[in-house]
Amino acid sequence: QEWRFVVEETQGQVQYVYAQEFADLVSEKSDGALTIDVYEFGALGSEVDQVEQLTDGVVEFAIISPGFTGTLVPEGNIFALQFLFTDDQQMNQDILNESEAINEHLAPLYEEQGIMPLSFWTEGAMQWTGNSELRTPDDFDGFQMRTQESPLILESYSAYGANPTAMSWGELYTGLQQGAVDGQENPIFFIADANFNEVQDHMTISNHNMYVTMTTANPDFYNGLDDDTRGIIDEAIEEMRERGFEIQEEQNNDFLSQIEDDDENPTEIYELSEEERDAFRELALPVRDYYRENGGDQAAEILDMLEQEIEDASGEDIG
Ligand code: 6CS
Repeated sequence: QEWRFVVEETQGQVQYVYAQEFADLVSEKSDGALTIDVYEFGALGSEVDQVEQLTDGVVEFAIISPGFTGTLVPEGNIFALQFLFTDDQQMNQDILNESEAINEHLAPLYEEQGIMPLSFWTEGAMQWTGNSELRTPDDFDGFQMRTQESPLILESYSAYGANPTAMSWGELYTGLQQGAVDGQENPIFFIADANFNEVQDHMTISNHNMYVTMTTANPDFYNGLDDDTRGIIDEAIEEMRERGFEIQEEQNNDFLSQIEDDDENPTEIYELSEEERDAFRELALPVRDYYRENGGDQAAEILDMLEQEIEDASGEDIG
């Protein structure tokens, strides 16, 4: 058997390393009978093209970020809500692993659209970069913010007064360089590895949200597998939960110094205080109501349930 696995990142980046290790595990467990070829970002098109390749069965596996499926599965916009999850990434990953809201209620909505989530996982906390300082909501006034496709990500930045524009990350370096957009959000490893710091003067440690992605399979393919083969896939997915967390944690830790030490392209790094984060949190809260109303039939129920799960896990009132 030879299957295809497409990811949204390039060689060496978190999703690619994850997919390669997943492929190795599946090969080992099947004594070499099952082979998975990993396709890096750009090999088969844009992130949105890749969603279609999975639903069409052109590829068997894909890593798909909910940020690119917001119109297909409106309830999946939930991950665009800023300041919803905790600041503890390990706790967030545990919530993703165990959440009934996500795994029992949201996942089937993806499956109906031809995307079968096998696991939801974090690629780390996201930070802002800009060609100007981003410390208060006023700094976002009229700011041209690049985002992924999902309507709620755009809505979240509109709430800060920004002018968000959706764009593939394949065009983002040039977009920042030529001033088509002023800034963007991503985990530190990605900012550094995609060299966005070369074309940005400021980075704000905002931890305003975590980057969530999904390991997915084409449902017809997955459901058509015999029990033994499906068992191998499921085992490999389970083993990759912890590994995926380690891969992103390591890269996010290691790459900060690459940005700090790049003397040719200096970046001013500023960490928001809790008070400064509160000013954004306050503007982000009403976006949850927007999600409840516009995030599809099950949005309100899924968000209520997830909020409760986050409060139970963290022991904190999250609004
Ligand atoms: O900003 C983006 O669109 C990209 N960021 C990450 C961390 N992974 C892939 C995604 O397309």
